[in-house]
Amino acid sequence: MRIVDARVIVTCPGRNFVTLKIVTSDGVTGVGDATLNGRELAVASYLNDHVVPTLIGRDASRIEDTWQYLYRGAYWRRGPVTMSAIAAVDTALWDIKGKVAGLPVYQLLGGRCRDGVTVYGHANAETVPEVLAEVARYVDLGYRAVRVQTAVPGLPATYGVGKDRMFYEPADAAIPTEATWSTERYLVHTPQVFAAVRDEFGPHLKLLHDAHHRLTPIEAARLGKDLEPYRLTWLEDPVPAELQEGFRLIRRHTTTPIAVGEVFNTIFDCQQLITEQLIDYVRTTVVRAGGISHLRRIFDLAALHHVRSGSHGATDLSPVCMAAALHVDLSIPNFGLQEYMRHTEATDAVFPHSYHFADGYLHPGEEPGLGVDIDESAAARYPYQPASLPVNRLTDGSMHNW
Ligand code: GCO
Ligand code: MG
Repeated sequence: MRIVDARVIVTCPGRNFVTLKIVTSDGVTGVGDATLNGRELAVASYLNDHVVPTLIGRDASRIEDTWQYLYRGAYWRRGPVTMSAIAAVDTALWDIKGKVAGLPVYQLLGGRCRDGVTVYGHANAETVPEVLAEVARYVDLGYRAVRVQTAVPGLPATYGVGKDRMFYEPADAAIPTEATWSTERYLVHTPQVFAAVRDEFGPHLKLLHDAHHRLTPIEAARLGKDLEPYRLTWLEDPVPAELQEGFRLIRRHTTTPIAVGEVFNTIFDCQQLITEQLIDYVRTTVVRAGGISHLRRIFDLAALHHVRSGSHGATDLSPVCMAAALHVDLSIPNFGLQEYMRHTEATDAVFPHSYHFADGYLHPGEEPGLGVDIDESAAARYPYQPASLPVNRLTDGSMHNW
């Protein structure tokens, strides 16, 4: 079974997605997500110019060998562009293997370890009373876990708070919009938000919060301590994670669990965080971390060190990535939580899929392969539109992390 075609499809049904579709000599097709928010065309070029020509004629059944070929063969290892491209190939080949076997991919990965994949949704709003209503909306929908973000009083706009509540999308302009940030104001406000949410919803709802890489380790330690009474499931990305030993300082001061990893590309980005048990959840997902094959390596290492999965599932991960992530989530022993931001109806129409939400869980469905496809004629109706993630400045104009 040889690869006879590999197409890179760029489409924008509300936001940009890059999808690789591989076709075999038997006519079996497989899809992989290659979307890198704000840098989509870099991955499309990497695939078209450097990967697709090497795929034609290759044995589609050799998933691991193809992964090694693309990873070692680039010579320039790692990085989000390279690893997203490799991820797309790997994911599409797992899809094909499942279809050939007549089994959903989770069965090839060892079968189910749980009944369903517990997901968390995003409650976001300007004010505390408004965010309480948003949390209630998710509880009514059946969610067991909710991420809570509000605007910070005194700042014109805040990460995580969008115009459209259910479909938050930060990549909003071709040239990055500029946001303003004050850590001081944020650190005063955030514990008050969680005090109100716990008070309203009681002790059992899982609550999460994303600091989006904005703090220093000692500021993160302060926030973690202040949030302890509200028993968060996790505090996400408290600091940028290039300096992994910085997490030792956070750990010394707080029992609030820490989740990190949506920007990681390989096991080497989280090796120290995992082996030193500096985090509780690793948030890598399929498209960012080299596909199903490499993501499983990360989660296996994590399992040895009491670290659970918490895969990124924002709207910039396409339904193809979401489907693939669910097969992994269902089959690993150390699953924690899966982020689930709903896609728009236009996106769901371009990517027909068998996964579905019920009673707080996502289920990948029982179709052979991943259970997701791209409708190429629907995709063609939505041409690429340039869109970048914002940048962030402190109130005095200094550049900060967004
Ligand atoms: C999350 C993320 C997103 C990112 C986005 C960037 O936890 O869901 O932080 O909101 O900002 O995925 O493309
Ligand atoms: Mg995040």
